[in-house]
Amino acid sequence: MQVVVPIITPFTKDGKVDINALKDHVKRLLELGVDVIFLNGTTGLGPALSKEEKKETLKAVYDVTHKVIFQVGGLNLYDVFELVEYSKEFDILGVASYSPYYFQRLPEKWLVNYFNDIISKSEQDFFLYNYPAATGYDISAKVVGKIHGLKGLKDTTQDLAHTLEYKIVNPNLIVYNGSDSLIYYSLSSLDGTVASFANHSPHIISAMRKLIKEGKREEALKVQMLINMLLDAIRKYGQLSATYYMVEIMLGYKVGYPRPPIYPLTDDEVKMLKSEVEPLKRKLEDIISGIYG
Ligand code: ELE
Repeated sequence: MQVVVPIITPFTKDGKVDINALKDHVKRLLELGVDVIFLNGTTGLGPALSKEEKKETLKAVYDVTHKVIFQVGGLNLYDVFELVEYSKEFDILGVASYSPYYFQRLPEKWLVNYFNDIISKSEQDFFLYNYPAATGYDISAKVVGKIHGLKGLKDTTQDLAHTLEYKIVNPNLIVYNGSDSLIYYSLSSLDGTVASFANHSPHIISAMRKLIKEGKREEALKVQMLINMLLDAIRKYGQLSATYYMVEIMLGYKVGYPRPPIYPLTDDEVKMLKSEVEPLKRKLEDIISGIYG
């Protein structure tokens, strides 16, 4: 029942990676129940980070914890290989990659080759990041059967049956689902959740996990419903940016800014987000105080 956070990458106002904000954020999330840091994912704006910035984030987070999955994917496979080589200096949980994206109609065998090539260069465990909506490719359980040496994968889809299929094909795979609207099901039926919500609501996800462990299904589902209502509010402003402001709203500290083309929210947008979130935050806090007494 792991809680994996696809951690945001904090930036300064002039677009530099804010290393101190990143380290402090990691420390706080680990204190609040996060088990693993998934670095340079979607929420971490991975596709928008340079090779050097990805190295910088790994070095920074590794100073705080070694429980890291280091996402290295990209369209320049030689940069990917360089990041895999760099990761060998670190005793981390593994490296990961999403599929090649943007290019349409890639033959399946090229996708399989991409992952097999990365795995062949890596000494670390390898996690595949399947995100069909973002990449245009579904590395399904059938295709995964052609990729050798996978430790696990993260499947970002609302289709839980699609994610469960990987477990059916290979029960030894570590399988996570990356959708915030399925956290309850990921914790209950998979190896865990990779939830962008863990950036600002790790305490809420930890409480849900406690409820699930205690068999309090109805209460756990109530938390999921409130998370889904929060998700609706957040998505209106652009989730990849709103997540930065949700950290301050839910956890009380600033965590830097997103970087264009993921633009910061305006002051008015932050005010509107806060006004929509506050009532739901209070309901969730009432549930949590009831859980922990
Ligand atoms: C999910 C993204 C997208 C979490 C990551 C994650 O950010 O790397 O449901 O499409 O908004 O993949 O948050 O999820 P949706 O793993």
